[in-house]
Amino acid sequence: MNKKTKNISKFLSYVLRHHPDKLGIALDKNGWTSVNFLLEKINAEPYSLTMTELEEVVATNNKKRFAFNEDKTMIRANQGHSVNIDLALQPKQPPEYLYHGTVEKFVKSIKEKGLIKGTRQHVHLSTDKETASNVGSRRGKPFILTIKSGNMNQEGFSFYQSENGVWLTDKVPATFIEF
Ligand code: HQG
Repeated sequence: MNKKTKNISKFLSYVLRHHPDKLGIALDKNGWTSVNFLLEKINAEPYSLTMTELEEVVATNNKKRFAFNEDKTMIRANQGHSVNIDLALQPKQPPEYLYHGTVEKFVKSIKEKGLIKGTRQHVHLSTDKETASNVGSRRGKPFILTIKSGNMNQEGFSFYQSENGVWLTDKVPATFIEF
């Protein structure tokens, strides 16, 4: 991603996950919004964005954060929402272990409360330690937790996988976490 596409990605994450109202757009119940209307609204701001640039952002985004519908009339964020939408994902059997990257200062509280989703709609988990490490390093020195997702699933906890491969669940009780 070059600097402009990175900035666009950050802005789109902000409006499509957290604050559609700030741009004056609305998300439908599954998180989709009209591409034409989105472009119109962005271009009414002191920004410019063409359909070609938007297509480039969606295609080249390093974490595939956004998806178009089939005819590219609608767009949504694949995960990470704090607004109340339903991604309409089917529960899926997770691998035996998943990983969560956090930082040391949260560990005491996670030992007490487990992983909680906070303002987002799900707890986000990664399939590999490297990705989890990148997630944790957004906040400082990464601390990687191993999640016994297979056991959790057997005990009735549902897991979902977003279109960009991130595993989502409602919460992770501390008993299923290896510190
Ligand atoms: C922590 C990014 C104290 C949790 C990433 C995390 C991800 C607790 C923070 C996606 C806690 C929440 C989500 C507890 C959890 N006590 N702290 N009981 N339970 N926490 O940003 O997973 O790049 O909402 O460890 O790559 O960091 O934006 O979640 O540190 O996929 O596409 O509370 O966002 O994706 O932080 O990140 P977040 P996250 P993008």
